[in-house]
Amino acid sequence: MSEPSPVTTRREGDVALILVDNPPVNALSQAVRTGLLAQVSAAVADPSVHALVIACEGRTFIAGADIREFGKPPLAPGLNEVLAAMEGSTKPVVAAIHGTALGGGFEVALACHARIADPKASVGLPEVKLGIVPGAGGTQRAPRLAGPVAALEMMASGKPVKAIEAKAKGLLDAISGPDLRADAIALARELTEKPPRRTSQLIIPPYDQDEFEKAASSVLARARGQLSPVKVVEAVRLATRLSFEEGLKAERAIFAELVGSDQARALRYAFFAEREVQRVPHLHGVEPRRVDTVGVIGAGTMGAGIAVALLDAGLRVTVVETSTQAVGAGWDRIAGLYARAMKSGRLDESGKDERLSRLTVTEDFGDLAGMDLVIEAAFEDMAVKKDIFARLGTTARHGAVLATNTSYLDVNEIAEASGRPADVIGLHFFSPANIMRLVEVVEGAASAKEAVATGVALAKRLGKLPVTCGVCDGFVGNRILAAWRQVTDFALEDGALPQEVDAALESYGMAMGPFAVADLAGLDIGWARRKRLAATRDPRGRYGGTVADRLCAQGRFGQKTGMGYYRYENGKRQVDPEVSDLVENVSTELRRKREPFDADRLVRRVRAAMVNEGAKILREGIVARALDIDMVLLHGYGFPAWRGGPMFEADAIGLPAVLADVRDLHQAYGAGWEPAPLLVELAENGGSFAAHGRPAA
Ligand code: 3H9
Repeated sequence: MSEPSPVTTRREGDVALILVDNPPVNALSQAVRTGLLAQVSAAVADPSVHALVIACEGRTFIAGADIREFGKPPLAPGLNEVLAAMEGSTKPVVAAIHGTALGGGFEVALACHARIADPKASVGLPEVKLGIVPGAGGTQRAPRLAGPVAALEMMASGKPVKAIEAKAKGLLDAISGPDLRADAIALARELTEKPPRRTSQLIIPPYDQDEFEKAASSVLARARGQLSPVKVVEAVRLATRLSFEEGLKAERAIFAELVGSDQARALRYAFFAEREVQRVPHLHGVEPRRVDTVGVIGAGTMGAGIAVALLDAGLRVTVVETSTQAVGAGWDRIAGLYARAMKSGRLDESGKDERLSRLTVTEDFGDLAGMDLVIEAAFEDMAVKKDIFARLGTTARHGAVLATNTSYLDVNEIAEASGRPADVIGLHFFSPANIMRLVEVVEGAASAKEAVATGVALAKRLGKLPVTCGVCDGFVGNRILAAWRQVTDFALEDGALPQEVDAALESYGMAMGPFAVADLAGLDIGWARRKRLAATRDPRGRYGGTVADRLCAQGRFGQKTGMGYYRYENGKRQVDPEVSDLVENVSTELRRKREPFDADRLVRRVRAAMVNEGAKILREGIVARALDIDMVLLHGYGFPAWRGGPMFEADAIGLPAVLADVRDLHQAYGAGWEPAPLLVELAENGGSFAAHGRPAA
């Protein structure tokens, strides 16, 4: 017996209400496309039907093509065929949108003769994030409704827009009242009086050519190696020049070229990995503890950001500081973050007041006694943290989860100090904590599974991306960062200049080069750390910190002092010849021969260092899967999503080639840079990181 179709028609008098029901997100699988084509054709052929409404069951309108079908041979009918039947209908066809109409889903709506949406709905063309362009007329129809500039911005950013804004742009015709379907049916009936308004037959509305060129240049400047935004510009430009039919043909060609590309493959991997990373195999079925109230210890930059993230998610928050003055400063810092959110229009006065009404900032450590979970965000010093956890061990209520936000310190040692290590986990937020999505949830040797699951659940509730890992120095992200940053520090001593290294890695696709990032974060923190660790450093190993030390000794702490690896004028970084001299002097002093800079070699070395460290992390069981590492790098360290992540990219390049690069590193830098045994093993046996640790299919 054949499966029932996910598309059905319900008659509402003379209107055919065509319903898509394909949970969870009504993706346009082959069955949905077939069903839509059949139901639309039947309704058009039925003389008793005067109008059609396309609507969806479940939580959302159609969220796009079924991404799982990409990269496989195309299955008929294609979406364009379905949309041509819909748009060609002589009877009005209306899209009734709730939830999110995305990608192919919004293209379905664009091919209807009118679009009405629930006020809470949003619409978007996010294909660019999957390394493709809209492939069912979106690049040609959206500019005909919204004009090329607005359409370009929407497609190049991939960000959905709220219904009200979409209506203002001309992408929607109406916003519904409480009963979307009833309003859609009424609208469809109204339209029977007029000839169908086919988007494909509209002419591009008048627009400012200079504004378009400016928007296009800005998209190209931000693309940094990613192909899909560049192709979006090309497709929209074609929409302004070609007929709809020719434009559609050109769009198909671009779509076909991109959908099979390495970048699209990497972005599809990133899409699914982002979801899989949150399903931690060994926590399957473990119930998290209930969390309504959260304590935060410390209201510095990190503590304040964490408090804001918690308040934004609707939790009650008690922040503890050590003096009346610090309590005042902490409150001001949190209120300041909200003031900024209001200034940028992300929050209104009542939203701010409601959030602050759930906040207490106090000097009284005893106020943490009733909290369900406490996050320590105090000074990064083991003695300070142990003291706090010893006090928490006796103060916090039975069953409360106790989390440290340490970036490097040993969570097991901190946990022991509490006297109740089963309750202790790490919750490593990234700065600014109210914005950055990544949270490393650190599982200590004695952490109870429920405590870890609680950390994962809390991070999800904050809208963050939790990646679960074990204890090691720097956990996943900072440990890998430390490895590849050494490569870039050594590069300075061996002939490169900061701007050359940054330019090489920015063209590789990183959001920002490492020296520009260091200037932004402040060089003094690393300096203090290097001084603290100086006594324990292996004198035989290569140091690499001399340039940074010299900059700090001159008070060049980065952007906050107007100088670091660069000089800053009006917030813009400028190459500073004094730094070039300093770098060259350091090479002379260390007796290192300066070689001409080779950008390609630097990139290969950086990637090799990341992958080698990642392989060690995997073998040590710090994370269970290579995708955990990739998600950390993508969401916390500005690694280009269109490369999938270092471990995915290593598999794609081929592990023998990456191993050769690691051997080059070893030869250049000596002890400590040996190839990781797991990398050697996989490279020699034809294995892959993706398959490592997974049961054979
Ligand atoms: C496109 O449309 C191309 C066209 O222009 C041209 C065609 C010719 N396909 O995210 P969630 C799964 S490209 C398959 O956790 P939420 C997802 O993996 C597409 N599966 O829920 C997850 O599965 P699991 C353009 C999909 O409520 C489950 O659904 N569209 C798809 O947090 C729930 O997802 C997009 O890029 C899909 N399209 O967020 C939209 N979408 O439970 C992509 C989701 O096994 N989707 N799944 O892990 C989203 O942005 C979010 O899923 C959405 C819901 C906002 C809709």
